[in-house]
Amino acid sequence: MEMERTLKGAGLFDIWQKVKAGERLNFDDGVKLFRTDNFRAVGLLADYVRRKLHGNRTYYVINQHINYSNICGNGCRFCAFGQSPGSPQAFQLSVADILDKVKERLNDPITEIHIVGGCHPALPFSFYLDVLREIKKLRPDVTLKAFTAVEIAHFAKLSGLSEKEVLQELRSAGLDVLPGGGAEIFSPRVRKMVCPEKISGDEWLRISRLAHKIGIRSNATMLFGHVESIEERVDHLLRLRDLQDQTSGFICFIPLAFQPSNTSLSNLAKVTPIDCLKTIAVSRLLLDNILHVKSYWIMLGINTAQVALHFGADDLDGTVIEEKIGHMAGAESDQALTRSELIRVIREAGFEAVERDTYFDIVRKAA
Ligand code: V47
Repeated sequence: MEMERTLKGAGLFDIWQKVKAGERLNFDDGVKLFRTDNFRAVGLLADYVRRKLHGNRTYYVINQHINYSNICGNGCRFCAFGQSPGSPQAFQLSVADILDKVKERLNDPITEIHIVGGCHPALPFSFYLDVLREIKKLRPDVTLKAFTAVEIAHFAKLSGLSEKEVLQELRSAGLDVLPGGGAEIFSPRVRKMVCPEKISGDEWLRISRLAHKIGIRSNATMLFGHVESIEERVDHLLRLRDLQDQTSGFICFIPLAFQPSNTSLSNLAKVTPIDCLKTIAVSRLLLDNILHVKSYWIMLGINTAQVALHFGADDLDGTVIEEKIGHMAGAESDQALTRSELIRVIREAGFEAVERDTYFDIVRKAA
């Protein structure tokens, strides 16, 4: 009753009726949810859906991030990670360096290695194949979540292969899943302002569709809190939902809160926790066909990430180890968490901690 009263008071009773009936929300509903001043009411709706889907569980993964290089020709204005070749902050790892990073963690019960870099102007396609093959030799049981749709397009351009051939060759070398980066905001207006050199939103969706069609699943992201409008956020979410209706290939959605430091958009304010919570909640409500919404503690900070578990998110991501993309842009979170810290954070927020793999199959429940 209290919930109905709050939702009526917030002018969201019509949306509550739809949510209760399991009806799909539309564009206008999404905009209305973002525009309401009562963020707690939006959270109540998202929490209702989250608990229906996942009960009291919150997932985490024991993973390792490896960035093979930050050299990138795209020059996206929101990015502090990408560097031009001569920059003092530019780095490029060899296959041996990457294997050393994997070897450092060989005794950790890692189930996923997340590998991304910039669009490097010169590394040959064989480098990426070698990285996958050699890691799989060292850790055959680990899921390799590597190379965003943006990198796939770049490898195709550089190698002269089609994107389908690139994906097939990478898969033969050990690729399992594509991470969700590079989606940013699909709106051409926003991309022209913040990442004009990057593939378009349509291309990102086309490559994701292609991956799904040949059996490679992927994640999806949305970078929010820079120059995009509320309508452009909703459009982004609905375009992901449309593709998911067709392929069912997305495993998880990750809203990424923009970190402005050291970027060409450093004049913009940091996204507020309330905007983060609302965005996560609206994502949960609109993306009725993507089962998991991640509260990515690296970009949100642990405190907001914990609260987000009550606003529609059901996953905290993982141990990560050595995150660079958010931290080069001023993220104030740690660079890694241990399993026991993750479990503590989840329990403190009032949830049962469940270790999952990349596909959200359960690895173990915390004792
Ligand atoms: O593609 C870049 C974004 C993404 C900034 O698939 C920024 O499981 C905030 O995609 N502030 C990389 N965000 C991270 C990513 C990711 C992370 C964790 C898990 C998964 C997954 C994917 O970070 C980039 C870009 O969209 N980004 N710069 C910034 N200043």
